[in-house]
Amino acid sequence: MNIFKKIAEGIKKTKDNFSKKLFYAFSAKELDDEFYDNLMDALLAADVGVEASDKVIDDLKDRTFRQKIKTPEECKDLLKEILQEEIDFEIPEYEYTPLVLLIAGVNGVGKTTTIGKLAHNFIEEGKTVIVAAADTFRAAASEQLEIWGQRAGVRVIKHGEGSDPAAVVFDTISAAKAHNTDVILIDTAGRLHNKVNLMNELKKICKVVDRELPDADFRKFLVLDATTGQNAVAQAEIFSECIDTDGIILTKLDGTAKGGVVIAISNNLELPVVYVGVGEKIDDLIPFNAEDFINALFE
Ligand SMILES: Nc1nc2c(ncn2[C@@H]2O[C@H](COP(=O)(O)OP(=O)(O)O)[C@@H](O)[C@H]2O)c(=O)[nH]1
Ligand SMILES: [Mg+2]
Repeated sequence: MNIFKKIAEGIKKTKDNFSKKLFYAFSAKELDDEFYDNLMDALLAADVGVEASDKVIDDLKDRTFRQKIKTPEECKDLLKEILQEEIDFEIPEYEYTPLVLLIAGVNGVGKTTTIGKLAHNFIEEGKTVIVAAADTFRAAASEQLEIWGQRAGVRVIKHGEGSDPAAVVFDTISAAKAHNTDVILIDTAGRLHNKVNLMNELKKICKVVDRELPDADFRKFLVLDATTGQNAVAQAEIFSECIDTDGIILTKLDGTAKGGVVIAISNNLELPVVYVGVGEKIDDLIPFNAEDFINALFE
């Protein structure tokens, strides 16, 4: 299946919800307050959030005025343009010097599953991959990761339950150096109720990577669950206070009508969505593309 089809299918619930309300708004005859109110409803229902929705509507009013646009139909392309601008970030190309991806996020958002999918994607691209099971809090976490490692055909480095996550990362880096591995994926624990410990753990892992691999292309991605809507935005704010987040991986987009949270995240946090998860299978992670996302939403 091509990527556009896959994203279109992945956001089907969001689109069904959004397009009904959008159709209603755009059936108006003129660009009056009622039109903008209905548009606001459509955005809020898709969980674009109040802050981002306000901004989008203000921007739209401003541009329709300046461009002397009078009909809702002409206004539609402008809306698409504005939404796309909101979520379109320049993401630097990966450098395999090596590439290190730290995957953070609270329990249950889909970190381990995403690591499995990422490993698969990199293998498909002909890269070599190794995975650090640095969620040492529960034994089940490493076991789950090993199953994904087998599926993707990559090696997983793990220690015993309760061991030091930074030591797992150290060993993984040593193995990667010995084999000249292109990509190192780091799974982490996500006990947000123990915020200080969790953040210290993440910082310690980062320190090991910086020290052992000073030339690495090291990126920290935060995994958020799209089905939690605005709560995902709040989680991202907490993590961003503690680690320098480079981007968001938004999972479970297939399971929600609230896919507009992509726009809320980009607007409120100034962070790009880098990948989206659209299912539980190994090939259900797709690189995010702003144009495809907006076109699929308005299709
Ligand atoms: N529908 C759907 N389910 C997902 C997606 N990503 C993860 N999951 C499910 O979310 C649950 C938690 O995932 P897991 O990787 O264990 O989360 P972790 O605790 O953050 O490591 C599992 O049942 C996954 O199958 C996705 O993109 N779509
Ligand atoms: Mg996990």
